[in-house]
Amino acid sequence: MVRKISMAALFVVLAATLLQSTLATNYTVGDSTGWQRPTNNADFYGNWTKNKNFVVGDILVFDFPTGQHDVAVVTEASYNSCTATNAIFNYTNGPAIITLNTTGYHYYICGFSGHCAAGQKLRVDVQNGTNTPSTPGSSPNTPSGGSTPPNSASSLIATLPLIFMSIFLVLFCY
Ligand SMILES: *[C@@H]1O[C@H](CO)[C@@H](O)[C@H](O)[C@H]1NC(C)=O
Ligand SMILES: *[C@@H]1O[C@H](CO)[C@@H](O)[C@H](O)[C@H]1NC(C)=O
Ligand SMILES: *[C@@H]1O[C@H](CO)[C@@H](O)[C@H](O)[C@H]1NC(C)=O
Ligand SMILES: *[C@@H]1O[C@H](CO)[C@@H](O)[C@H](O)[C@H]1NC(C)=O
Ligand SMILES: *[C@@H]1O[C@H](CO)[C@@H](O)[C@H](O)[C@H]1NC(C)=O
Ligand SMILES: [Cu+2]
Repeated sequence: MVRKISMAALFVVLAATLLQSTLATNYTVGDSTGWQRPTNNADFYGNWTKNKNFVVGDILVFDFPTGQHDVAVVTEASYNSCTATNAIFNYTNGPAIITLNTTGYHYYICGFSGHCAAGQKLRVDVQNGTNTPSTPGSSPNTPSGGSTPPNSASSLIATLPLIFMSIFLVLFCY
């Protein structure tokens, strides 16, 4: 009985971990181009976001050589006017790795003179993760292990102790 329960717990935890790791995506902004001043394509980063669905927990990697660019987190107005002087936050070291923690629009520009105007600017629309409370038939009352925190890559790390605990329980009960 205890063995069955711990097996079920292990399964739930592993499934949740798998689900979460497939939900969080690590995006390299601009792919192989990285984060730089576009040449003759002011919409380069706008085009890059096309057909991408950003969800909470996803990670943006802005790849750039420190000192040649930066990433300023700005408001919509500052994004539109390419103003970095009132930036909410500045990432000055490349690569800058930013986890998308909240829903809604997020705006990033390069603060180096002329770069944003040339198109080194990024706007992402972050959605809630498509977290359907997975109840695929059969097991209606799986003991414990429930309440998986939605999305966020860091919750993957938070799950690790649970995994080890479950493995320990399974081994212990044999
Ligand atoms: C995302 O990619 C960057 C750069 O490749 C890497 O440093 C980082 O560890 C990755 N993060 C995750 C959660 O995979
Ligand atoms: C737009 O993005 C697609 C794929 O993401 C790419 O194949 C295409 O070359 C891009 N177009 C421009 C003008 O950058
Ligand atoms: C970010 O850098 C700009 C200069 O480019 C500066 O005016 C602004 O105060 C900085 N913002 C923060 C939060 O440090
Ligand atoms: C997102 O959340 C993580 C974990 O709490 C934190 O370390 C990180 O600084 C947050 N990122 C942003 C952009 O606020
Ligand atoms: C996202 O989901 C959380 C709960 O998972 C909810 O509290 C929040 O209101 C949702 N936000 C949006 C913008 O739907
Ligand atoms: Cu730049």
